[in-house]
Amino acid sequence: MLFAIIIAIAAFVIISASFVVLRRDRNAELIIDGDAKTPEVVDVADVEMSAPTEVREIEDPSQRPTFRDRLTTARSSLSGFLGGVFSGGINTDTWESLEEALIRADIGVATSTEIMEAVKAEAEAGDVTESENLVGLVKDQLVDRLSGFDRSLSTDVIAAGGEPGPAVWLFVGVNGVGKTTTIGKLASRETAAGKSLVLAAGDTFRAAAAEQLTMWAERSDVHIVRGAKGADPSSVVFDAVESANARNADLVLADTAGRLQTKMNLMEELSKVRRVAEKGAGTVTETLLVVDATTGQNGMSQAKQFADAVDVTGVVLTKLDGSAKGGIVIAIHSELGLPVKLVGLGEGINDLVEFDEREFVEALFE
Ligand SMILES: Nc1nc2c(ncn2[C@@H]2O[C@H](COP(=O)(O)OP(=O)(O)OP(=O)(O)O)[C@@H](O)[C@H]2O)c(=O)[nH]1
Ligand SMILES: [Mg+2]
Repeated sequence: MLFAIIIAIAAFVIISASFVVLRRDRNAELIIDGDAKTPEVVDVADVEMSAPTEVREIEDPSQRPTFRDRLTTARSSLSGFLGGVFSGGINTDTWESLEEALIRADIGVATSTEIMEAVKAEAEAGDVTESENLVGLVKDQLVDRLSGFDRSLSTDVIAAGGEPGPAVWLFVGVNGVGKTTTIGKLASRETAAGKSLVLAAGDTFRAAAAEQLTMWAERSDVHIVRGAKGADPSSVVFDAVESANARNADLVLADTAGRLQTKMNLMEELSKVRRVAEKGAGTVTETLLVVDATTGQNGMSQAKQFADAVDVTGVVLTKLDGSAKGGIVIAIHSELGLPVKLVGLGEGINDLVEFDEREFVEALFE
């Protein structure tokens, strides 16, 4: 009897010990190598609450949507604005209506006027008399304004002036535009392309922000470095770069907050994050400004502030599947001189596509 009790106690001790070890292993994997240095940054309580690691969702390019499928609202609003512009003979009203339609589609006043003038000049030079023949001229003008931009996403740390080490892509933009979601989608895409990644939960404004990014990290089975609510975003990004370097990872995708707890200026904070990201082994090779396409001209003025303050290398335009008018794509290129590098066409993991100017313009007019 006594022997049986001793065996039962021993079994209980062994099972409890292995449970504790397993939990510690899981936390270590979800958190970071550099934790020992900055234990106050790590939100262990939140990590313990997060869901168990799911089976990795593999990126499936065949599941990626096309502009044609998802630009339905933009297309119907543009054809609504264009109304009778492309029917009947050409007269003075045609040019006014065309200019107005372009402005209403969010293209921006100056660019709309330029496009209208260019189409008018070409129509006159080419003896075009029927307005239906203007469609091709307008499309060409739009494609022209979107051409000649470098849309590649670089991980070339040497070309960016750095030393060998992890490349860092920094995601900036006001709250709610889709930064975290874009990083989640990219984590899947870049992992499928063979890159090893670390995600940096640099949005420490909301506790839920790190939780949201952790869920995306688990979907693609990539490492994530996160901080407690209110932790210094720069220190989280710094730790992520150190962790990536220790693992020989290629790329750090760094999330940032769209607003701040303190009175510190957001742009100053982002400049600091960028500086600190390069303090160790990392080099920032892309600073991607995330813009919500549905915010139209308001989104454009926010974008200008970011583009002036941080060295933006390209735009990720999200929610083009929503109620966006589409013209914002032209405005970003013409007014900001920045290329749209990626486009969000939905909330799913595959709903992020590369921008292609011809395909985009064709989809708008189909
Ligand atoms: N339809 C659509 N929804 C999107 C797209 N990208 C993001 N969203 C949604 O937009 C909402 C905000 O996205 P987040 O990724 O949380 O935005 P954020 O910029 O990280 O926001 P903050 O963390 O508050 O600064 C979420 O509900 C996303 O699912 C897109 O391309 N299309
Ligand atoms: Mg976010």
